Amino acid sequence: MNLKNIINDLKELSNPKKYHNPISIKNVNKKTLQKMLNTMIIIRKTENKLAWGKRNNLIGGPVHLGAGQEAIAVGVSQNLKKTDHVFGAHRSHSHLLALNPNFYKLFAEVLGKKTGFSKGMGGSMHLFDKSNGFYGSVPIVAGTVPLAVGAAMAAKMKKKRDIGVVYIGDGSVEEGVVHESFNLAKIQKAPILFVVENNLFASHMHISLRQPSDKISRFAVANNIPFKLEDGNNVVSVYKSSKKLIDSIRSGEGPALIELITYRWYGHVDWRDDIDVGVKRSLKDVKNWKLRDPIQRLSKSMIKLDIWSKKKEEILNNKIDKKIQTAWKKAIKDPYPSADSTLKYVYSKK
Ligand SMILES: Cc1ncc(C[n+]2csc(CCOP(=O)(O)OP(=O)(O)O)c2C)c(N)n1
Ligand SMILES: [Mg+2]
Repeated sequence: MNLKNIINDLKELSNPKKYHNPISIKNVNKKTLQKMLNTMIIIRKTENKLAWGKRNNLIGGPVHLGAGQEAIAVGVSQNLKKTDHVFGAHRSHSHLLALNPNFYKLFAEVLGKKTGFSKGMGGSMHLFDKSNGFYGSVPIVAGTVPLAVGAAMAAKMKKKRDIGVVYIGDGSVEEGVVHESFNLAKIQKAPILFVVENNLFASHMHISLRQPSDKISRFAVANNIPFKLEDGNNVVSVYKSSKKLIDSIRSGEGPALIELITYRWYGHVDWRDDIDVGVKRSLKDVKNWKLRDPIQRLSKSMIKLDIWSKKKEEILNNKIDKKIQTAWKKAIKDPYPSADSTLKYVYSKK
């Protein structure tokens, strides 16, 4: 990668040839590790199934896939409660599935079926699951950031220990509202965690063509917001660092930010992995980033400590594959919403 135009503040974290080794899983209990592995595998397989559906023209709208980035939502969500308010954007399947791994409802939504998360009226980019704390994703980059600050402020005014969480990309800081939201959150001590998924790309453009530094947490420094910078493909680092920040937010310390370095395995939108080639992304980079696979790194560490095995993983993979097949077939057969229901959900009735 040519980083001539930019300060490479991320150093090794942005180098796809680094961080291929198994991760340290010290001081994390076996149950939590297995749960995180299981959820990451579910998310990966769901994304791959959606890629297959798109490739075979079975899905109507655009689908932004997050395969490769699973460790972020999974590590953060381990520390969340159903009463927290979580917001996403255009690439949010993992954000929702990490709170509620119901891939059947996601398939139904993406296929436009009445049984989907948003009654089939939202598609891949308008997901909603209030009972599990997911207050919505929208395609407008940074659109949910002020909403999340508002939700966090509401929790504070109600004197609850709930927090707001918003997932943003490296591209989102090119929107002014993000900076207004950082500033307001800090001044008001809003209980919110900003989770930056820095995958080095916004649509088809590498960060070096868009910003003077590749480190997004510089904006936390600018707003005096505490932050952590981590390898986003290490689920244990994500889990532990977000826990510390979330504990401090819940105890009334105000906002925090976590920046997680990752990479998406597919191109910006839909199923191809070579769609960004010719801009800055090369298939060689993609190949190297796949060696920083968050699932394999956790699984290898668990096998090393004898709390997991290749055989167990094979059984788990087969089990999830079968469930995904069944869920897809069911969602395909589900009905579409009726035409007369289209206006029914435009305004919320309290
Ligand atoms: C306000 C706005 N501007 C532009 C777009 C077009 N757009 C969709 S996704 C995207 C890139 C977002 O990049 P990033 O925030 O890094 O998220 P990633 O796609 O990498 O997950 C852009 C520019 C949009 N949806 N909304
Ligand atoms: Mg990005």
